[in-house]
Amino acid sequence: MTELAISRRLRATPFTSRVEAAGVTAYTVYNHMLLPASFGDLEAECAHLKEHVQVWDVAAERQIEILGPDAWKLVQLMTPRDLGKAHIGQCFYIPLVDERGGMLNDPVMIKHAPDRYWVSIADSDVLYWAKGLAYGHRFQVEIFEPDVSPLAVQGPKSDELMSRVFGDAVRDIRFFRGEWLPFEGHDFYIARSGYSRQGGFEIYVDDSALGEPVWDALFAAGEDLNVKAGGPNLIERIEGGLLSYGNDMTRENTPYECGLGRFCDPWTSIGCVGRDSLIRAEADSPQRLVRGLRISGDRVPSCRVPWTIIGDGGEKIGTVTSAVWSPEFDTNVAIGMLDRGFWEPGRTVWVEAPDFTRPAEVTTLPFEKPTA
Ligand code: THG
Repeated sequence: MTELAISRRLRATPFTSRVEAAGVTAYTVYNHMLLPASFGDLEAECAHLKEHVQVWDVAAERQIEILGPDAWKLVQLMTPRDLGKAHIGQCFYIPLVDERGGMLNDPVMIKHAPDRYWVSIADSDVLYWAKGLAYGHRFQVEIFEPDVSPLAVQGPKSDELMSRVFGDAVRDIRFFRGEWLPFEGHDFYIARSGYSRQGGFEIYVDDSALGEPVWDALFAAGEDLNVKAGGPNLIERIEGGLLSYGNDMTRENTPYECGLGRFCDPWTSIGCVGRDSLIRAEADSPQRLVRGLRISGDRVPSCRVPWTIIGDGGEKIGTVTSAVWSPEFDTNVAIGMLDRGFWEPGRTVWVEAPDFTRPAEVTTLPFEKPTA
C-alpha cells in the first residue's frame, strides 16, 4: 500500500491520536487535513452506524469565522440563500456560488451573533474567496480559521450517548439548531446535525487541548452502547443522497443542477455574487440534474474519474461521480448527473466505466428503502 506522507501542510487533527489507536485504515484529504475514510470494513461500519452510535473526527470540516459589523453582508454576498431568516444559534445549509452561479462550496453556516458567523466548509478554500470579496468591498470584517474542530456523534443511540456526557439538554435540541453545553467547565456549541441520515450531533470543539478529553469521555460513557470510531460513510451517504463537493458537484454546476434549489432565493437576496446568473439558470431550468442510479451486477470498483452515462442511441447523457455496493439495497448505488430529457425516475441507462458497461436505473435521491 502506498502511504500518505504527513507533514505540516497535511494537517493532523486534535483527535488523530485516538483515531490511530482505533485502527483507522484509510484517510482522505479534506481542506488540507486528514479525514478518516475507513476503519477496515465500510459495509460493517455502515451497518453499525444504522444500529448503534459512532464518533467521527470531522475536524476537516474547518470553520471560517466572519466577525465584525459587515459580517452578515459578506456571508449574504457569498450565498443565494436568504439569511434574513436565520436565528442566533441556528445552522443554515448555504450553497456558495461564483459570478457564473457555479458552486464553490456547500457549507453549514452557524449564526452565533448578528456580527459573528462560522462557515463550516466542504473541501475548497473558502477563506481566500471571502478575504478577496471583503477586500474588494472594503468590508469591516475579520476572516480567519479559528481553533474549532467538529466531532460528530452519529447513529440511533446518539441521544443516549450525548445525554450521558452533556446532560439531558441535548435531547431538546432540534434539527439544525444548537446550544452551548458544558464539558469540564468549558462550553461547547453542540448542534443536531451531521453528514449522515441516522441522526446525531456535532460538537464544535473550540480548543484543541480538549479534543482527546472529549473523545475519551464519549468512549467511556458509551461502552455498553457499542460506540465505535467511524467517519462519513460512503455507502450511507450515497444511499442518503448527501452530495460531496468536488465529487458530485463542482464549479461547473449551478445549485439547481445539484438539487439545491430549495436553498436558493436569488430574487429576495439583497444581492449575492452570481445573482443574475442564478436567476437566468433558474428561468432556463437546469440543463442537467443530480440523480441516484442503481447500477446492475456485482460490486463496482470505486469511482475515481466520472463514468459516462450513455442513452439507447449511444450518445452521452450524463456522468456518474460516486458509486458503491450497498448491502441493504442489494445493488450498487450511485450519484450522478443526467441531461435534461433523460432524468425521469425508472429510465434505464448505460454506465460506461473503464472496466465495464452496465445497465442502470435512474432514481430520485435519497434512495427509497427496499420494502421487505
Ligand atoms: N457538518 C458540518 N460541516 C460540514 C458538513 C457537515 N461541512 C462540509 C459538508 N458537511 C457540507 N455538506 C453538507 C451537505 C448536507 C448537509 C450538511 C452538510 C445536510 N443536509 C440536510 C439535507 O440536505 O437534507 C439538511 C439541510 C437543511 O435542511 O438545512 O445535513 O455535515 N458542520
